[in-house]
Amino acid sequence: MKMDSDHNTIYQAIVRPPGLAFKDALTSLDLGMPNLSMAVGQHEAYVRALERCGVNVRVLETDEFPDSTFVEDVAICTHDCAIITRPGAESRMGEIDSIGHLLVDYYDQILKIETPGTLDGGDVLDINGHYYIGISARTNEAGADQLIQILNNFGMTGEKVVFPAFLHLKSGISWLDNDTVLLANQFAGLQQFRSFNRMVLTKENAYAANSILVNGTIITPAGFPDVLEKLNRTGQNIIELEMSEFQKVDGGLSCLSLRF
Ligand code: CIR
Repeated sequence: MKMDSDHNTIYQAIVRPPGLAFKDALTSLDLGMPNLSMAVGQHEAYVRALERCGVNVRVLETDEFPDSTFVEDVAICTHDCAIITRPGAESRMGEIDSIGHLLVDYYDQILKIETPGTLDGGDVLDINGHYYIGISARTNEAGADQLIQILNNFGMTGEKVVFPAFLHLKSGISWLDNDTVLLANQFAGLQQFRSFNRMVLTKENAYAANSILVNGTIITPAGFPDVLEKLNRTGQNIIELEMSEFQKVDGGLSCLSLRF
């Protein structure tokens, strides 16, 4: 990053509100079509929550891509460099065109995932500068290998994780603090996370496994009382946000911003 900063503080977020095409967003679920005005309201609340956590939020213009509100997928913003991804869904490839120009404002070093690699940011979980990269329907081995190489070149590390049942790695796991992860029970067997203090969520609560830690506050989706009770035990501040319209199209809290 161009400014002096420590690795885990989040100074800046970039978001893009859902636009008119949002109703055509990709989904694997059968929860009905998202309501745009509700989604816009939920997105505004998301921006306010980030701001309450001390983050400077840059709000981009809406565009013509149905899934472009899920900005997390198009770039990996590390401490030392940014990497433009190559999204695994054909309909999302065009989303990367605008992102490179934007990141120049924040980074001197901007790299790219190249063909035949594909990689979605939702598959990339940063825990203290070590990056877990999920191999999924969107992220392939070539994309993950390229990212690991780039990270290594900047003195960071990464490893691949094969995981079950979710669109993205981060759909099923979040990092809460130094040694705690929140994870869906479908991930409980993953050996990569065995050494962590693990908060395992039932299948019914799995959506809440995509929560985000922002400067000491955990932002979590509303409507999961059991998860809230678990999170309250961490002693961290908690903000609950209604996410119904994004959930309909497989989107979670992490997907809605680039944070660095
Ligand atoms: C998609 O299928 O690409 C979008 N409808 C949802 C993307 C969610 N992004 C994420 O988990 N990082």
